[in-house]
Amino acid sequence: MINEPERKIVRAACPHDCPDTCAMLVTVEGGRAVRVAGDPTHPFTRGTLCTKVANYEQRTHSPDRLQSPLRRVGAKGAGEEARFERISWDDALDEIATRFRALAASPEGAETIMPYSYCGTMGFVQSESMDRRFFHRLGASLLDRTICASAGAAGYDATNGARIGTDPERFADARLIILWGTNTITSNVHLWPFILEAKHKGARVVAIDPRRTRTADQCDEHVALLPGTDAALALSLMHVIFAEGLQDQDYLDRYAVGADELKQSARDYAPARVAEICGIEAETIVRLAREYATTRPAVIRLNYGMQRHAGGGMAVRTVVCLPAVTGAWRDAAGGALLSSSSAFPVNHDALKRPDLLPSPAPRTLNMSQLGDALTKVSDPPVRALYVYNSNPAAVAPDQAKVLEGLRRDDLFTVVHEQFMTDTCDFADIILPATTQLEHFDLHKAYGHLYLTVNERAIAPLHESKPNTEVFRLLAARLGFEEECFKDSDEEIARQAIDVQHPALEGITLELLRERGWMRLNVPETYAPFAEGNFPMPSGKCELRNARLELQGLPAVPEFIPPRESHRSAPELARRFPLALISPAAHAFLNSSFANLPKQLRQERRPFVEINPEDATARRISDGDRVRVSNERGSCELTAVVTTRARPGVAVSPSVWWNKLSPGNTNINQLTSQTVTDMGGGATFYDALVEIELLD
Ligand SMILES: Nc1nc2c(c(=O)[nH]1)N[C@H]1C(S)=C(S)[C@@H](COP(=O)(O)OP(=O)(O)OC[C@H]3O[C@@H](n4cnc5c(=O)[nH]c(N)nc54)[C@H](O)[C@@H]3O)O[C@H]1N2
Ligand SMILES: Nc1nc2c(c(=O)[nH]1)N[C@H]1C(S)=C(S)[C@@H](COP(=O)(O)OP(=O)(O)OC[C@H]3O[C@@H](n4cnc5c(=O)[nH]c(N)nc54)[C@H](O)[C@@H]3O)O[C@H]1N2
Ligand code: SF4
Ligand SMILES: [Mo]
Repeated sequence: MINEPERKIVRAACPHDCPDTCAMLVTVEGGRAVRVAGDPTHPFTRGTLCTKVANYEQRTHSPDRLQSPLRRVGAKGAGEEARFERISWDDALDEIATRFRALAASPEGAETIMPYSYCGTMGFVQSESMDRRFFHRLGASLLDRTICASAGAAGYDATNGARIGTDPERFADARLIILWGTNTITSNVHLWPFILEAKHKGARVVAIDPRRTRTADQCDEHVALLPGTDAALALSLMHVIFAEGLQDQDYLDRYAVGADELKQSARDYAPARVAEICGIEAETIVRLAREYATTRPAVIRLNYGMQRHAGGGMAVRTVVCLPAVTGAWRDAAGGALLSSSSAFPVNHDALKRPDLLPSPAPRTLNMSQLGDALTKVSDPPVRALYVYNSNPAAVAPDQAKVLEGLRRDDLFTVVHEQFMTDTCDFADIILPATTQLEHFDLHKAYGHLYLTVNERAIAPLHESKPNTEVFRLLAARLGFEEECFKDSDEEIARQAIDVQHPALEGITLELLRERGWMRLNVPETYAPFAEGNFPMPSGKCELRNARLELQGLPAVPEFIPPRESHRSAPELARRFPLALISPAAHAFLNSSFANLPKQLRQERRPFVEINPEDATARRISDGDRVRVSNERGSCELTAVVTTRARPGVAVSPSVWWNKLSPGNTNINQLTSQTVTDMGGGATFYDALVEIELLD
């Protein structure tokens, strides 16, 4: 790297919750980051960053960064007056330590303390190390981190054993690519060049998505099914495949269990019936089934869109049965990819130190039910909340309940943040956090196969501190004497990859720091399930998984309908007839970037897309102010009347900050705390609403 006294280029990793985990080059001049760029030599980043991160130095140096610890002086969640006063780090940490010590010593115990974090940063070090050690040792309630991907993870694992799938770099050689519940150009944009290359070589690309996304625009075909009906569609594809004898019987015989039962279950899903469930044409199902079964290599890129519904786990489990049925796994460019995360061997015990937990282990709270955790009578009640790497006041479902909980005067809330988010407005103590350019980390990825180092490019700005440092300081104040509370960030990174595993052979932290990133030690023509080898007790793809029965789920795939739909809740649907989905906005990353000038200009204003048919019936015209409501709450949006939303479906790209939205609330007023069939996941896209004209 260039290293002059005044100018240097530092290797970094994009920290955000995105499958691409880009390798970045940060130009630093006079202690200031002046430019970030994608590493041109990285095979997946290929020299570009997305529109969110391309001006990351401006996020880091934003005048809106939190600068010092703050203590609340006004009411919780109150308006714009100066409600916080500056305090020193010592005062802030002393106050937190005093509160935590008192709660831990009280008869109710440390379970009254609830940590709340997600993936504001995804590095091993700043996301899941010292924080876990600290809360484990403290005996705080455990947190089930379900807000994004746990249903899909459980569903994928129920079929294939672990989140291992097709190498995204092989997509270029596929002949059929199905983008199923993923808006690639928005949320996985570095995969797109590989898809384009395949397209140039003659591949057909099909999008399966209730919304005509910018990705669907670029595909050869768009199947606009009703939300939450993917398992029915997948079973119907299998219905046709089995009925016409198009399955790869040899693959099934050798490498799968339960093929006959699956075939039996699929009999119930004739295209004519499923066409009605999904709101599509039967002919489309038959044609797609034949094409999928007879084209090689055929790959399915799923993402998390389809699993934010009551039956989300089963949806993913069912879709990923397809490549076993047709033997698509035989090709390196065939199969399926939801996440590559299990390909990375990680020493979780060393990172998080579960051995520090008291016995019996504390209770576990589900982060997708934060509203209930803070408002319902529980034993013991939650009396302190420590939020970091997350913005629950904006992103958590059933927002009215979440805000009611956060407003509690008897709740002691700490928020460690980079910006004055909606959640900060409810804090008792706010702590300023470093951004990725100001701390060290090591990243795995969930959309490719590279480990990436993030070197610290500049010193922490203002008084900000990394997550690890704050937990080290709190551990010291609470008298935690275990050596692990003294580990440096670099030591933590080394511990994370301290695993004897072929995929890590030849990979060390030193080499990583020298090169910036390294591909896992897997073959270039990585085809993990070409010859079975499913990481399952049976060693096979489990089309029948008896362990699901213990959870009260069918062992063999069946369609589990959304909780809120015309078919499953006709009474509710009469009052709230539109299915609302609120997928990832192009210029935001969840609620990150949703306060920055460039990204706000790009997204313009919070809006909801509705189909002209549904708009006319409500006398709504394009550009009108509307209220979207259901039994849980309501929010104000601008109507965009467009065929991008299919009839019966409303689409509101997310996640806007409440305080930057009209009426000071966002789309999560409408979403529910109901969790998915598997994995206890959030059901953001399973919500019926009505839309009415305002004024
Ligand atoms: N620009 C941008 N990028 C992001 C994010 C962001 O907010 N903005 N978020 C990041 C995060 S945290 C994640 S988890 C990923 C999310 O990335 P994805 O999983 O790709 O994103 P979603 O936006 O949740 O949903 C993807 C698509 O699924 C569609 N969809 C919704 N319901 C259904 C359904 O029932 N069936 C089917 N087939 N499709 C459905 C939506 O319309 C959407 O186009 O992206 C990451 N990248
Ligand atoms: N309606 C609706 N709601 C959704 C979704 C949706 O599609 N629709 N998507 C859901 C999904 S997929 C997800 S993953 C969740 C995501 O929800 P969150 O994990 O809460 O993600 P963000 O909104 O990006 O908030 C992350 C926060 O962490 C902060 N941060 C970043 N780095 C650091 C750090 O190093 N230290 C500390 N202390 N803080 C840091 C950022 O400033 C940011 O405010 O939202 C969910 N909510
Ligand atoms: S958000 Fe995703 S695409 Fe954008 S720079 Fe980060 S890793 Fe790359
Ligand atoms: Mo997510």
